[in-house]
Amino acid sequence: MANVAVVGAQWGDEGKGKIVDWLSNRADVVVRFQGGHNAGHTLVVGDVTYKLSLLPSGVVQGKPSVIGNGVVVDPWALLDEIARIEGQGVAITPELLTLADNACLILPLHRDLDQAREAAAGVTKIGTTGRGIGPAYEDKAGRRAIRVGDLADPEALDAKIARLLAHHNALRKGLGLDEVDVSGLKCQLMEIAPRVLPFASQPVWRMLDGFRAEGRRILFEGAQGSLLDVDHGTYPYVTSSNTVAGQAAAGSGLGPSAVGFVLGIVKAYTTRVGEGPFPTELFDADGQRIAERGREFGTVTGRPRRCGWFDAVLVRQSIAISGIHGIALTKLDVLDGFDELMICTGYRIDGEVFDYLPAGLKAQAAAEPIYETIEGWSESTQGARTWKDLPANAIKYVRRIEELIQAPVAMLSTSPERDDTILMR
Ligand code: 2SA
Ligand code: MG
Repeated sequence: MANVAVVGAQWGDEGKGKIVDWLSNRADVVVRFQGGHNAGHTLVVGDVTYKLSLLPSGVVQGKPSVIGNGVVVDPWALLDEIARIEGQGVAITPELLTLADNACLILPLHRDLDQAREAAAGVTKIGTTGRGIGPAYEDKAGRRAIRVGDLADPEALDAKIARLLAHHNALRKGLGLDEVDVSGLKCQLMEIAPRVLPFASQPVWRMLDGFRAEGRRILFEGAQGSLLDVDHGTYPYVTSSNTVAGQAAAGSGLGPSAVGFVLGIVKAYTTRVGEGPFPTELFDADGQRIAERGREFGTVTGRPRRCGWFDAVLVRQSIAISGIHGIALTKLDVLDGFDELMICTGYRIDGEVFDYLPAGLKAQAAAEPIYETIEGWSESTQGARTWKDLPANAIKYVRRIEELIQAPVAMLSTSPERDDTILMR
């Protein structure tokens, strides 16, 4: 098996965690390469449910796991999550988990800024998770971030914190937030440093280069989805990282040639949490039915997710942008029992037909879906474990999706359970 990168091909919550958990059996190391604790990956193993945000999904199977440099790390959230997952009986030791020393930290001041800006934005808010993700990436690009490795050098930290605070205190003043002082923040960081640093004992790029040289298998675990990509997504209603598969390389310190197969995770319908354009969004009983059957609530924030029909245009676009070789189609069972299903095959924007979503927000907001109707199925597909278990109309639905998105369905997932997975080829 080549090294696999798993990425979301919609707006996140496609079921990446379950697929990564399934694939991590066959991997030697699992690597997160972007995002932070805004991600919510739910894994169901037997009767235990694990909710992961920052930890790579491989930890549950005791696989060596890496939080790469492309991730923004809230050290308090990391320690809490480790404690929570350890409480469920999974040991997370520095032998198992490696944290990149060049990953940037999310600090309480980033969360403050994220939340204060969202509160002040009114109708123009992004609908962020409020975890400080955007402000942390701003500081990374602005070259004033505190990185994991900085925790090991207390003397140099004062100047770094002072530089960071010169920027933040000006912003905080404008938003009516209290000033942060250097010694207070330093104290907080020194307190957690001895608990975080043991996980950052070796350069990640070197560790992964060693795995590559030995032909061991690396599994890259994406968070969010390609439509939330800061460049290619529905900007500005996006997250602040690159979520496309290309980021697997830059966000971990391996070259792009290390990624052999890109697996796109695609939900059998569409959801989005947060604000922004969503052409196939449903506001009727069908949308409500999908939300209820699919239990569509944010893993991190508990926010209800917006639901809509499958949008083949967007998924096709994601397949191109991430270089997806094949997809895992998830949550097909949620569509059981509908008389008819709709698939979006194009948009009408100001009287013109489009086979892609233009980048401009105005056009995106005006995009009216062009639908194709597919006959539904009344039988249950939940827990199906072979192709033969699927009703004929469900197979037709899957095949039609493959045609429209121009990529094969490599896996089909029919419940959150690890073993309810059909391998297609
Ligand atoms: P942020 O916090 O700056 O990354 O928010 C910016 C946009 O990105 C969206 N976003 C997400 N969308 C879906 N799932 C995500 N993870 C959680 C989950 C979300 C939750 O798995 O359910 O619990 O609410 C995720 N993370 C970020 C976000 O909604 C904004 O639109
Ligand atoms: Mg999620």
